[in-house]
Formats: sequence, C-alpha cells, structure tokens
Amino acid sequence: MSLLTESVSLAAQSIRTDWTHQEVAALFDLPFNDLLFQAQTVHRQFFDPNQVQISSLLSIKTGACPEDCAYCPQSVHYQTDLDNEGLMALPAVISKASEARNNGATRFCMGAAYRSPNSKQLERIVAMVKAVHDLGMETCATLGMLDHQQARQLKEAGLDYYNHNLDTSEAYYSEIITTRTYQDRLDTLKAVREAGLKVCCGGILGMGESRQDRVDMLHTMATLPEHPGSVPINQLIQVAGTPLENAAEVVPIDFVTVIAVARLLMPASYIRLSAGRTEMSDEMQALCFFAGANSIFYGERLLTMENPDMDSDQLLLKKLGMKPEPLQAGSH
Ligand code: SAM
Ligand code: DTB
Ligand code: SF4
Repeated sequence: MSLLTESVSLAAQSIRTDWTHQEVAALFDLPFNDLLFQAQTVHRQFFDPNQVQISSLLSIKTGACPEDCAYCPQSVHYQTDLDNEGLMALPAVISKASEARNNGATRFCMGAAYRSPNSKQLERIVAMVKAVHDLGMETCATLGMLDHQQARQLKEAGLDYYNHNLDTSEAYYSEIITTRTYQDRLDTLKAVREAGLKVCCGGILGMGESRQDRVDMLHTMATLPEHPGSVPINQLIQVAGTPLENAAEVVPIDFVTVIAVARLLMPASYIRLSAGRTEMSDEMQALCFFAGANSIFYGERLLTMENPDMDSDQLLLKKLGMKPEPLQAGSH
C-alpha cells in the first residue's frame, strides 16, 4: 500500500482537522481513477451511496445587496436583470416551505441578500425559522454576517444550519469581494459554531481561481475546528451584468476532482452538488455522485437563478437507482 493510500484509509477511520496543504495537494495529484475509487470507498464507510439529501431554497429577501461579490446577481453594484423584493411575509414563507416538504425536501434553506441582518429583520426571520421548524423540516438560513448574539437567537428559534460560504481561497478572495474580508467570513463561522448551530460552508468553482486556490479553499474548510456538516460546491452561474459574466468555464473533470477531494478530507460531511446543475449532463452529475456528492438543491429555482426542473431530477435519480434520504430521526 502506498503511503498516500495508507493515509487516505486512515482518514476513513478518523475524522481529521489537521490536514496539511501538501496532503491536500497530493490528493489533487492522484490519477483520476485512483482518486474516485478512494473517494467512493470512503463515502461508503460513512453514507449509503444510493441516497441523496434533498434541500430546497427560498429567497426571502431579494436583490439590492450592498456587498460587491463579483459572481452575484443580487449585488447593488451590478446591473443585472433581477427584480428586487423586500423581506417576504410569514404566511408566504410557510406556504413555500410546505410545498417544498410535499415535494420531498427535508431541509428548507432561507436566503436573504443582506450584508448582515438588523435586529428588526432578524426578529421576523426568527418567526420564519420557528414556523418552518414546526412543519417538521430541517431549517437553514443564509443571511450574511452574524455576531454571537444573533447566532444564539437563531439557534434558540430552532435553526439547524447556517450557510456561510468561504467561496474561494484567502489569497483570491479580494479579487472577488472587496466589501468584506476572509477574516469576517471566518468570524461569522466561529459565532455560528459557538452558538451550537451546524455549519454549511462551501465555495464556487469557475471564478478564474487557480488549482492552488482550490487546494487552499478545501484546506481551510477541512481544518476548521469542526468540519462543516454540509459543504455546498457551486459551479459559477455566469450572470449577465456581473464582472464574472465571461469567466472561463470550469473544466468538468476538475469540478469532479474537487468533489472527490472534499469527500476524502471531510468524510462525514454532506457534500452538496449545488448551483450550476442546469449546465451539467446526467453523466457529469452521476460522476459527481460517484465522487462522493450526496446532497442537491431540488426545485425549479435556487435563490434567483434556475435549477433543473423537478421531473428531470426525479428521472435522473431513478436512472441512477438513487433515493431521497429520509429525515434522520433526531437530526432536527
Ligand atoms: N448574502 C448572504 C451571503 O453572501 O452569505 C447569503 C446569500 S448568498 C447568494 C449565498 C451563496 O450563493 C454565496 O456565498 C455564493 O456561494 C452563492 N452564489 C451566489 N451567486 C452565485 C452564482 N452566480 N453562481 C454560483 N453560486 C452563487
Ligand atoms: C450555496 O452554496 N448555494 C446556494 C445556497 N448555498 C444559498 C445559493 C446558490 C445561488 C445561485 C445564484 C442564485 O440563485 O441567485
Ligand atoms: Fe450579497 Fe450574498 Fe450576493 Fe454577496 S453573495 S452580493 S453578500 S447576496
């Protein structure tokens, strides 16, 4: 057994948060078939390989965001074809969540285009979290930066997950966002973790980042004090009007490689094949599942952009013999 294979099988037995950059880079260097075989082997030690966790998204406050994230259709800094909408009313959120639940989603993620919510906004969101929790779903929110007090307030309301993405490496971050720092992101993740919320933290591929940036981003996630429970890997949706509208497309095999390395580094985490699936073939998505992806966003819309329609996703899962994961007892 080679040293690397040995270190990977050891990884399968214990969950490590002490990965070195060199170890992460070595996984990227593996021949593709070896990488996929190891990722699938580790995946099977932690998960049923034929189950996929289903999350649905709802944009509860859309557009006019003061941040300048170069990928985002909701930033006030760019002219995109998007209608802004204020914070939704509670009954409308409940009705969307019930609809998602009836369609088979077990987790409902509410996204708001805020830099950080103020206390009035948070109070209204707390009511939404409570109501969705009462429907028997896992709850997730993504509202921008939070301090400790805000994170605790959401935890008390019954929030299960908070999504806050690192998006890219620390070195490349300032090329993508100038209105906040990487450290701001890490601080919010700390507040969320310390409030006892589960962390959902991932990134975007296809923003012109280098291989080293991908190594560094996964290294940062896999060496947080605890691995994020969910790791969404997004393929950039190139949105007209944003600075990244013409970014070079990510090479599909490179995307699968990132999924497989994420699976090996964070063996017990849900790795979500997130934005960008409308551009992916069935074969590409099947390869991502083989590499260890075991969660998707389901429903015709992500936050503001399109997602595959539900019929085609159902057909895809059927073709692959995969089933939606039932809600875990006690997970919520
Ligand atoms: N405003 C909050 C924040 O930034 O944390 C929450 C909402 S924000 C839209 C959530 C995530 O969506 C971003 O961190 C980013 O990873 C992802 N995202 C936004 N626009 C995207 C795009 N065009 N393609 C892929 N992912 C995108
Ligand atoms: C994540 O990593 N991807 C989701 C969710 N977390 C919030 C959002 C994708 C957004 C894609 C662009 C849009 O729909 O506006
Ligand atoms: Fe605002 Fe979030 Fe979009 Fe950045 S990603 S512009 S913070 S909504």
